Amino acid sequence: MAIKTHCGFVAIVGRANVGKSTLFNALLDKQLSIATHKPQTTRHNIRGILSLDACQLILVDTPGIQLGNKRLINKVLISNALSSLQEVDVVLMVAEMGRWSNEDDYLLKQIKQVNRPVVLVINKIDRMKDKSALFPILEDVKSRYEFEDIIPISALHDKNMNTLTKVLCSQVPESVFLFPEDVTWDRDDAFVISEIVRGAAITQLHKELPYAIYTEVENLNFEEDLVSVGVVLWVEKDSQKGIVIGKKGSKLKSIGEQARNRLERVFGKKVMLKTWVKVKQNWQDQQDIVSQFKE
Ligand SMILES: Nc1nc2c(ncn2[C@@H]2O[C@H](COP(=O)(O)OP(=O)(O)OP(=O)(O)O)[C@@H](O)[C@H]2O)c(=O)[nH]1
Ligand SMILES: [Mg+2]
Repeated sequence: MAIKTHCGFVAIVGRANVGKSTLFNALLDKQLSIATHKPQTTRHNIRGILSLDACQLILVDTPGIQLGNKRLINKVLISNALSSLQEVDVVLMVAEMGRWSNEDDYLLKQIKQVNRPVVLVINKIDRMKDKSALFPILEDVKSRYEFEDIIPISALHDKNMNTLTKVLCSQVPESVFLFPEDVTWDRDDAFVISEIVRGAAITQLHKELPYAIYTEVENLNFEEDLVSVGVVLWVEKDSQKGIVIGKKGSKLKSIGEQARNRLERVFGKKVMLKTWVKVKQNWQDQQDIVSQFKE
């Protein structure tokens, strides 16, 4: 008798900074989606494919829900995250240990409307010193919705990943695999490069500046053992341009170095990376630009 296989789409949703991208990467065992300590790092819905013996999960990492930000880009990010709910078989809601907020309430209200099985994970349990503190937290979240399952995890420390994978596989429908087993994600190289450079900029810049940046790849060229590529870091104001470049170009240089190291690991080749900083006034409110983030 043939083995029954399961396959389906799982949206990873949650408020900003709860650890969705870290979880996505941990489940896939790869650093595909940039994860940083700043909220609203993720802008696109990013799909990664996890193929196991009898189960294939197509995981969708989504932008974090953040309320109270009136800029157009924030509307697009929220709409990206919520639209993913309509397109998946299972919703994986990520909450943070001991910190349920009105943004979690808002998201749960949206999730309730789509009528899909919902698995809840409580992330960052490594921060908990006293394990008994978990019980009241579990009781509290249990009363909020009939989740299919509630699993405490630490995405950063790979805790309970196998349990979570098993639960997700039990929730997706019986189906043949939708992707070849050797495919891990559906983005092209230019996207990977632009995200790695943006990730390096976010980690090296302070305050609000990371949100003012988007990256664009120019002249990507693959040779036998060399990748050469140019990346423009767009900012909103001249003053921001100076900060990103830094004293005598020092900041841009260290952003470039961090990104190049990561790119060389990803591609397994030498990388020649050129970077520029340019200004596009108020791009976060410009329809033609932020609509690029709609996948
Ligand atoms: N202590 C601890 N920190 C974690 C854990 N998971 C994620 N983090 C940290 O939380 C921060 C946010 O992680 P991300 O994965 O970027 O969060 P996100 O939900 O994707 O954020 P947005 O894309 O901005 O919505 C990073 O500094 C992570 O290292 C965890 O299990 N434990
Ligand atoms: Mg993210």
